[in-house]
Amino acid sequence: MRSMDKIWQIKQRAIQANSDCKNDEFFCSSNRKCISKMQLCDGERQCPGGEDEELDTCDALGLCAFKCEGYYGKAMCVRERWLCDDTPDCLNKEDESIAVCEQHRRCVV
Ligand SMILES: [Ca+2]
Ligand SMILES: [Ca+2]
Repeated sequence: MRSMDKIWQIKQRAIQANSDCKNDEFFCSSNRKCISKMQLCDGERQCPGGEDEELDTCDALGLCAFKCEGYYGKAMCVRERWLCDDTPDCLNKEDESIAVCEQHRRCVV
């Protein structure tokens, strides 16, 4: 595990300890509410500030198969199953590009 991930997890744990969130919940700091961890990095913003879709968060959880410029004007995390699914998730459709898909398939096969 990279040290950044560790720091993030410790930070999350500290936040969680100070909130009423359960172990399987994520704390949205923007509205101080808990959401299910299942809703982390699912492409939908449950936290008003979008913390549940932040690159750092998703990356620390190991959910990023690919990173690119997203629709919210910042870097986004593309999940494995969103790569080459014929639906552009990146602003510049990078996740559906031939180069990326070829590399992706080589990894999967
Ligand atoms: Ca979400
Ligand atoms: Ca896609």
